[in-house]
Amino acid sequence: MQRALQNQQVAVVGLGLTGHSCVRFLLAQGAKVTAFDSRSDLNLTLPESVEVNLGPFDGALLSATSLIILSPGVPLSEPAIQRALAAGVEVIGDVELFARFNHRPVLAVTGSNGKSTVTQLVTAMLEHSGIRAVSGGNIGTPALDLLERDYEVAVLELSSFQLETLSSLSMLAATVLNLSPDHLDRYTDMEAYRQAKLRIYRHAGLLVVNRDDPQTLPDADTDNTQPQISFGLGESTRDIGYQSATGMIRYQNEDLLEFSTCQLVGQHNLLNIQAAAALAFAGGATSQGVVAAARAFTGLPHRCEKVREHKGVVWINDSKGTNIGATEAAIAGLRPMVQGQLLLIAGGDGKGADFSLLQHALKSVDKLICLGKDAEKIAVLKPGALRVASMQAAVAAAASLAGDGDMVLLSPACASLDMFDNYQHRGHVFTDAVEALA
Ligand code: UMA
Ligand code: ADP
Repeated sequence: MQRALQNQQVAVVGLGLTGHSCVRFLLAQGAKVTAFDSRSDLNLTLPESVEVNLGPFDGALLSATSLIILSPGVPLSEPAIQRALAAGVEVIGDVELFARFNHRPVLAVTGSNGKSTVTQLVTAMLEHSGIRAVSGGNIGTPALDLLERDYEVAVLELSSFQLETLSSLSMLAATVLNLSPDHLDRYTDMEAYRQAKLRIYRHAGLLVVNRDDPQTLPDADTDNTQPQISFGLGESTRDIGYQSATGMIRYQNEDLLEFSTCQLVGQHNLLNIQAAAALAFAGGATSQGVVAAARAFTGLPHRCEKVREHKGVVWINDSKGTNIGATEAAIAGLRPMVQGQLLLIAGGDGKGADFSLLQHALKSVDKLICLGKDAEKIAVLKPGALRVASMQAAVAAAASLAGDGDMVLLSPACASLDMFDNYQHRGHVFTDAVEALA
């Protein structure tokens, strides 16, 4: 591939984090790069040798290249890309390009929720076992940027978008953690989204599946006949599971770790730790390393993160709760820790979700405050729900309603892009508003 890229005309489509990493990598390989972004107002600082095309994608130009590297945010269904495909141009993603140059072991994680948590945990478990591990992919560091790093195992978080354009990545083990509706503005239906996720099992040496979520199992009529290990909320003598009587996570019929000694809470994290352990073992981790990392892990920012306690009210930032499944998990995980009322701040861009699926979880919520583009779709699910115009107004409303022993949870069940730059920005605006209460 290395020689094959030299002097080849390659198009990079989408000039965000991924596109920039592709441009850097391709130039280093001696390719001739043409870059495309459909936004015409981008301020770019790309090397002069890169020809840049901003505005609506030029199908004729794209069809004249020999290879297109497509960013995950640009759908394959984009007409200019379809035209290039019809003209015989190869279209791949950045992770496929990574696969063609990477020669070191890979563990891979997908699922609707918990990907970043598990990716980070697996990396920590390997490191605690004395293995040099790096993480990348959808978690934030583009996969190609890992190639220049010194690692023994790469742990990749892969989104359904990235999996659509990935075909040849060999993995020691891969997991689909769970499946719940997401990105239904991009997929025709849930099954199309699931099929994109299941692509992760191709070329994986071991499939780590969720036995409580049959949608994570490969279809019977596929050729995914690799060995499997399952995780779940109940016990398993063969695989990995939880013994409620003792509070033990058990791996292949032996005690591994008492869940209450971990700082992560909630059933979803009980599953995340099991999945991470199964992957880490496949990557060569030791039991001691797995246990030490699981106990030390405090969770990632913007995921059920405690902001502060003020006047007896606990404020939690779960801005990364960007779909219904994540918000359900946050409510289920946190409700048992609340003595008083649970107040939920939700709303944003629902990405085509059917919010009636959230109704059941909202029964565990005492007060609902909604904001953003799809605020109304959520507010109608709970009598007395408030509608507000900004995050500051949401925090002010919650502060006026909450008292001693209550918890206020920001878990939007929606993407942030209607009001914020990204979920981190939304989380920071929330945190700033909460800090300002003092
Ligand atoms: N663009 C176009 N035309 C389009 C769509 C986008 O030109 O039709 C351009 C935009 O103008 C922008 C660029 O593409 O300039 C953005 O590219 P991108 O959307 O592929 O995003 P990146 O900045 O490359 O970031 C991507 C992932 N984003 C998406 O998949 C949307 C990041 O995941 C990931 O961290 C990064 O690659 C590194 O691998 C973020 C994400 O939201 C966290 N992921 C989704 C999720 O987790 O739900 C899948
Ligand atoms: P992802 O990378 O898939 O978005 P994260 O680890 O960033 O997942 O977690 C995002 C949110 O999803 C968390 O704040 C939490 O509310 C929820 N979550 C985490 N793990 C799970 C899980 N296993 N099942 C359901 N929801 C989860």
